[in-house]
Amino acid sequence: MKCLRNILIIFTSLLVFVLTGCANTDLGLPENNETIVPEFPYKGEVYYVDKSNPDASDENGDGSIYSPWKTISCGLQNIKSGEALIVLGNNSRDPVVYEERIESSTIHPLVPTGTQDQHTIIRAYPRRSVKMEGFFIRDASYVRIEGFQITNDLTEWDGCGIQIRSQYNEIVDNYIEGIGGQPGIKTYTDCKIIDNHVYKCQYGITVKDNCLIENNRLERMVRHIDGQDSDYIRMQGDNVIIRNNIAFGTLYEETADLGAHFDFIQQFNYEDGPGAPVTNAVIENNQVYDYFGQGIIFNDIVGVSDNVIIRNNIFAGGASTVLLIKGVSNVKIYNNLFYNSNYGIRVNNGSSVSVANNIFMNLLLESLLKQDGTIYQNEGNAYYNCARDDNNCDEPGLLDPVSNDFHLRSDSDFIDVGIDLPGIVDTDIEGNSRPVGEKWDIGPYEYDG
Ligand SMILES: [Ca+2]
Ligand SMILES: [Ca+2]
Repeated sequence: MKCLRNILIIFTSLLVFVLTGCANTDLGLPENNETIVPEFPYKGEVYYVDKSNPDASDENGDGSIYSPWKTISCGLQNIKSGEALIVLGNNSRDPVVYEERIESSTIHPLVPTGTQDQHTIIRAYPRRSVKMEGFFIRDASYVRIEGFQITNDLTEWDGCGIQIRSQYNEIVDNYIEGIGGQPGIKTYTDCKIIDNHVYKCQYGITVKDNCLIENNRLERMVRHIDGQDSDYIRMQGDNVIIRNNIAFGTLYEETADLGAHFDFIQQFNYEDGPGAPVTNAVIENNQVYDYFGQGIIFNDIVGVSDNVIIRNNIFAGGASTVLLIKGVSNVKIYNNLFYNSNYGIRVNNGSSVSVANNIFMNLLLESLLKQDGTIYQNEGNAYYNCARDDNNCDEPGLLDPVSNDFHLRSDSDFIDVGIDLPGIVDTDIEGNSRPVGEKWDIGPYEYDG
């Protein structure tokens, strides 16, 4: 549906106001209107799209909650920088379906750039009650996309759930399902990707420099397209933070068995550029299950990476090497759990690593394998591998590892036996302060009684 130009909207809105004003009240409200206007904490104006409202109209609406637009694209065409467009769903179990995919670029601008002071906001309300076909936004920065359900059956390079090729954008609290061949969420630089749930997509989240990936739920990735890979997260560049995410539920027969090298995080080369090393990355407090390739795989194809911190993560249920470090200098690997895999850490291609306070448990092959590189610190680690490492099979005091509960019991061997890591590991996977008691515990959890 084609939306009319602003000037025509203004003209017709005035006409509607006059007509409804005559028919109803001084406010121009429909009779028996029970709509309650939600309050949003935005500085800019707030406008509405509500296709369920029988009075909604792209031709005659003014974007108020009483006279909303009918389509998201019309709403976007009418809002200005730093304003908010609320797309209304409902309170029922089934979302309201908007058969729209939003594409915006310099040639066909639809989404206005926000400002450092106030993002342009595109928000589904109530959260996840609006289902649509996704966003592909170029040349619009300071945009926040929040609360949508997204699915589509596109498989081409531009077919992500949400793709933003510009800066300072926020992707928050969206549910994205069934994206084939592409990530659920893909951004370039300077982004925040928080509280999203990505389900049954070929890739979860892909980012470049200065991005934060926090508190997302990456569930059951699926390799939809023949001959391609599949991963939870792909990253490269400088200053990427990946924290507090949970990745789980992926099935061997839906990924690795189909030829995907399925990893939690893969460093990669962006498809439209030469790629870049990873520098100044922090990967912390993640729970990673059900991967069949690497937990994290770095390579030096694009140059030597540097300064990576990997701390307080749970890597459980892999089938290869948990950390494959190739061509990365100064990697700090502290207080992680490596559980049920083949290798723990492999140090390769001139890498240098510091390894402390980690638990290596139930690994079939070496826990810490130096091939071509330097291990400049190796302290406070514990090895419980029946197949190797002196056949240490004693039960070390995890709460219920078979059910993936890796909290420490009060009698755990891991309490107060770590080395001191002030300023580098000051909290545990749940954000609790370290140390509790005399010393740092080892593994991702600090026992607090
Ligand atoms: Ca992969
Ligand atoms: Ca302690």
